[in-house]
Amino acid sequence: MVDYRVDNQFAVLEINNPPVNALSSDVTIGLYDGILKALQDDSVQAVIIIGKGKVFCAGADITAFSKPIKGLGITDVGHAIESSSKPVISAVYGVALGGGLEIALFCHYRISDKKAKFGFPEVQLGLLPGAEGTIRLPRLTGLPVAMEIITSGRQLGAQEAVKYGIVDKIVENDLLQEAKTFATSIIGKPLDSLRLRTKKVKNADLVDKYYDDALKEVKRKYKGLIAPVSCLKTIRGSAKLPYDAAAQLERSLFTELITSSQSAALRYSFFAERSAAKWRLPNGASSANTKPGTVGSAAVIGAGTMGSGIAVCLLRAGIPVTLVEQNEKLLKAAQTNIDQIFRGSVQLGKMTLEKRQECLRMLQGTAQLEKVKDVDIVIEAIFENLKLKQEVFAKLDKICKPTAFLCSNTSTLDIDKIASATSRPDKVAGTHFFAPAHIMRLVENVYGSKTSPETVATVMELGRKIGKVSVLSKTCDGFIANRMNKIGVEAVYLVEEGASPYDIDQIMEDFGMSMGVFKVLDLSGLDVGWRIRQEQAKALGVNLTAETKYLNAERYCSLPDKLYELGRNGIKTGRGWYRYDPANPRKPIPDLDVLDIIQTHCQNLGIKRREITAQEVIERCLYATINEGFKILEENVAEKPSDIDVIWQYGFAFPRYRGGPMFYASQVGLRKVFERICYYHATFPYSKHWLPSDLLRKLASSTDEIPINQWMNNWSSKL
Ligand code: 3H9
Repeated sequence: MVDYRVDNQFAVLEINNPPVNALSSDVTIGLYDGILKALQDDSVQAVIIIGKGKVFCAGADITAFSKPIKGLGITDVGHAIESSSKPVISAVYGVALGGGLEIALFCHYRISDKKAKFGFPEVQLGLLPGAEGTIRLPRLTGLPVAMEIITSGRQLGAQEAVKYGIVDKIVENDLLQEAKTFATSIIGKPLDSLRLRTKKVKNADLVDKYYDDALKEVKRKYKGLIAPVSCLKTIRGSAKLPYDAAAQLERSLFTELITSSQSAALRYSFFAERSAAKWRLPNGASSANTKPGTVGSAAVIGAGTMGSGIAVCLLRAGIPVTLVEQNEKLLKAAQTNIDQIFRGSVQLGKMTLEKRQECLRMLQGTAQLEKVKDVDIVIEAIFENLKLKQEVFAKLDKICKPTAFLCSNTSTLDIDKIASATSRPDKVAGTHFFAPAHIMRLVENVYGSKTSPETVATVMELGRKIGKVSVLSKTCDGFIANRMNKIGVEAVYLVEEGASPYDIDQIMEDFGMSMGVFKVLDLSGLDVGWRIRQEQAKALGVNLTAETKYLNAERYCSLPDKLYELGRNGIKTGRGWYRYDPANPRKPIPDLDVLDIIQTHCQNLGIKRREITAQEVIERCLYATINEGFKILEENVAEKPSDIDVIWQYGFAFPRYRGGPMFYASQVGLRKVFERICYYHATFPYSKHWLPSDLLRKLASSTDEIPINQWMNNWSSKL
């Protein structure tokens, strides 16, 4: 785990723990023993710590956090390094993160190559840098900078690290050779002033002011998260307390955090995201045994908001795009829209001017579908109508080269039905982007019964290439995301039963959702749902009225239709569930008129309103969703619960510190969730989504709570 060798007057300690040189107990033991050996060897004048492979060290081994701690800790190694009478130099390339940076800070010197990155990402795992990082960084950078770096978890480039004294020198050539040259220049120099423990924290007397300012910022930016606040407390300790007392405070807050449900959820989320890329189909094909096809060029059919956003994603990743619209006018509007997005990126410093020009050069607009004949992949993003899509796919099948992949951005329609319009159903898949496509990081890739493993591998890899988090779903009505989302349905029923839409939004926002459901409905427009409901009713031969209480043997609430019919179409009309001041159209204002409309609706239908608690709101909105999640698992629509949770985090802004609805269910306890679902099923027999899932029933019947990584027989997560 740590290779030790002596090379002339240098002891080289090479961390060798692929893939990221995490500090497992074998690594800490190896480092500790290496330092002792080097001290005992009279031929050694200096010690160099370096990483093997692509990185220096990505920090503590996250997989070990849920197991009992054994062996030496990072601080034990750190103290041995710091107190060494021979200079210790860390040589960093790739990353020095978390515990990796803490090890580097224990060293007397740090050099790096120019691409190296440094940071304390612990907050993103619900933790704080617990190996004296919060006490040592302020001694180097000063309090405000340390507060910002540690609470944000952001990574610093080598230049910035030099600016703050984290790195002593950036080197150009072979890192180990440069480390030896550097070591030669410092051998014999006194080490005392280089031991951070001996340094004073600059402006320690101002710490309360820095703390108050940073706390305000942290509460605003990281609402609901406890780790950033704990980080600030220990950094304050670094200025107020003697070194060892500050270290003790850091240790005790670290222990609190590591046992918190937030950290458990965030660590789960870290692995869930990585695990989503590792897919497996029921026939055994998987990401491990399937090669993706080449995607060197793409076409996007339909240049509306979605199509334009998808084109932006492809262009940014260097994939030339042929954008197809019905006529020149619509094309021109789309091209202007796309350029606006690029200009915005340039203004924000996220894109260079040259890159914008390069992207625009790679974009070709056309009104002729034939122009897509040579592309490797087509993504259709036209109106959500099966017949229309089938017509387009039949044409594409004739025009495109036989090897081309044909994908649809549908958010609900059956991929098998779309594929049936072609002679190549094996090459047809869904690539469901979320709006706005150029911003939202999720792509829900969908396979049908005939989609080939190569096609799945290709869309999954394309998602990665364009910087998205890709999750795989089997085709079904609504796929994982839209099929599972019962929050809107239950929220409307709750309003009909007695809750105010404004209270519901507040309760869900307090839970951690970034935006309440009624605000979301106003944002996307009430016409969307109205149109879908009208289509459903038409297909059933039913005429919807204000009195409609059931549709297709399901409970129906006509309130949203009423609002739409009154011209309350959300933000676009200045009124929806909320009202909007034209001077500040993004700020929803509760509206008494809406409460009157609700009241009248209930009176007309003879509905007796009642008090509804926050607990009921959470249960009704989330447990209905969770129940559907279990049905999605039992039908193999999702391969594993963590895939569902990734979709919720990236598609619906579910708070990462709660893991996702499935992880949340595991924390509440499956028996309790199941009992409540059964209760709501008995209370609301006309809402099919309360029919309890068989898988949930089976898991909940176990006498012991079954951990989430054992819900599915064929899946076990790292946690
Ligand atoms: C800490 O240090 C606490 C201390 O302050 C105090 C303790 C007392 N451990 O992301 P990738 C795995 S907390 C175990 O796909 P990339 C990862 O799961 C730690 N495993 O690659 C994946 O496995 P698989 C603070 C880890 O090139 C594989 O490595 N540090 C760890 O896109 C490749 O990862 C962090 O939070 C780990 N620490 O990005 C750093 N890190 O192949 C977390 C990664 O089986 N890590 N793995 O799916 C990262 O940010 C990125 O992984 C990194 C590489 C930038 C390093």
